[in-house]
Amino acid sequence: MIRTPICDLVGIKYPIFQGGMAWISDAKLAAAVSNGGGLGIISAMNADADYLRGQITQIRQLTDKPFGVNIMLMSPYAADVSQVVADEKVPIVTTGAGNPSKYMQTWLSAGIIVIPVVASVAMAKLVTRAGASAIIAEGGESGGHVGDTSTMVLVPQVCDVTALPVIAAGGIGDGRGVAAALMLGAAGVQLGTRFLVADECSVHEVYKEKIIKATDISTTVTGKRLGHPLRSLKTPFSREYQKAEYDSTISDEDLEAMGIGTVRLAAVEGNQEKGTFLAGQIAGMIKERLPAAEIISQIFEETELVLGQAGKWIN
Ligand code: TUI
Repeated sequence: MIRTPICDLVGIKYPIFQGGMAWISDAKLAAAVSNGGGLGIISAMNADADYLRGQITQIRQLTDKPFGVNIMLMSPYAADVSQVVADEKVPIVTTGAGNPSKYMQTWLSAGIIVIPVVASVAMAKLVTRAGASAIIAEGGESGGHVGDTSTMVLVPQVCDVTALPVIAAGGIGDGRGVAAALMLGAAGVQLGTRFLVADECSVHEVYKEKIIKATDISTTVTGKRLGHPLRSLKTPFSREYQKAEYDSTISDEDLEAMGIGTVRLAAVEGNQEKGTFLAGQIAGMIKERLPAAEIISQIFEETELVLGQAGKWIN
């Protein structure tokens, strides 16, 4: 049995979070993860307050276990959904793609456990001072909005500047990855890409197939020119977009317009021509489709096995 301070902090059996993935992490997937002993997280993505209220109502019908909501701070509705989580007394909030400071007091007053995602040591220090309860250190291997620093490099450096429990994210897909994260000083892990192929995940079938077929070199990063790099599967569209990024005759506005709506097109419609299939580098290792609860129990069985052998080179 693996128990860490994260299990006690959020009230879960296994120290594993399911990442808040835009257009993917809904109440159904999050409830399956929470019922499986991890922390399921609903993505508030770019949706409005009514959408999030509906999802919270739904997850409360599907599980009595703790769950979280991820707030994407770049969303035009970030302020609205920040109020919804406080009103609804959501037990755990994770944040991404920005600095959560201005919402911290509202959330802490509502008794919410706040766990920001950071991609740098500087942001880890800032959120520690601002009253976070734990920190998710997300390396550049992850899918979606990424920083430059890899998980291997980021996690120990974040652990060195905070006394809070650290959750490692990015590039983790099985028990070996969890064991490695724990050795870097993490008290838990967050996985996104692995849960994308969970049976309870409603993402389009084409998306799941693309993850299963992916190899170690199947992802790429677009959006650097506009300052919000995104990791996704290589597709004809990602190549076309990259070409446009290097084309100085195309304006930033046109480039921005090219990307709008493409994450939804991939997740909801499985559109291979125009969709952006956000995925982490670990996609290449994901070959099996299972219920979320089995993904979790299998991962921790393997983690125990690997950690049990951790002393094998010590003489
Ligand atoms: O947020 C994510 N992953 C995401 S968000 C997203 S939606 C999107 N759509 C189009 C363009 C951009 C995003 C898809 N995937 N992960 C958490 C994360 N947070 N990764 C990196 C960060 C981060 C970055 C900067 C956290 C804090 C931060 O602070 C910068 C500052 O100084 O404000």
